[in-house]
Amino acid sequence: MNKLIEKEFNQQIKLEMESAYLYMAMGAWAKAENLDGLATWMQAQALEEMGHAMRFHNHLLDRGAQVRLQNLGIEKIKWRSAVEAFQDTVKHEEFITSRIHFLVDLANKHKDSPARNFLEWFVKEQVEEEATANKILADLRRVGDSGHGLLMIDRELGVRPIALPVLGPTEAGAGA
Ligand code: OFO
Repeated sequence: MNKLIEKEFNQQIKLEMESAYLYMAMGAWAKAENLDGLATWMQAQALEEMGHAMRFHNHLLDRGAQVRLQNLGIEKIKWRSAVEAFQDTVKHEEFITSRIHFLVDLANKHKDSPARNFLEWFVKEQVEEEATANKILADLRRVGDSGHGLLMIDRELGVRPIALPVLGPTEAGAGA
């Protein structure tokens, strides 16, 4: 595997784990604010992000490349409102999307077809992640971030199941 791609895939493990940390922090904040549904949604999202990190981790292992774990740098623990939390979520997902597109360009530049194929799943996933976060943000803005409307949205968010993430290969590279 090209060394630069290896380095950037390792960086992406860090960024996906920082996504998990960010959503865990938002979940803890939401719980303290009695927004239990939002807390559940964020916990489910955090687990999904750990799955994203593991996909990169497993791809590196399956390519015989070096995994280098790094320190995480998420420090924010409080938000003024659910709207602010989802503004941060949208901003963060836009950043992650830009990273995925950067990795695709890098894989294309170095003619790394396995990396290119691997990243295809993330290209689709980021469309979904941004759309979901934008929809929730729009709903929250519509109800004005308080009162009955917020309670309704919180209930809706709370139905999201908390599931263990799909990790992608390995098991010695089996299962795509
Ligand atoms: Fe990994 O998709 Fe969000 O960050």
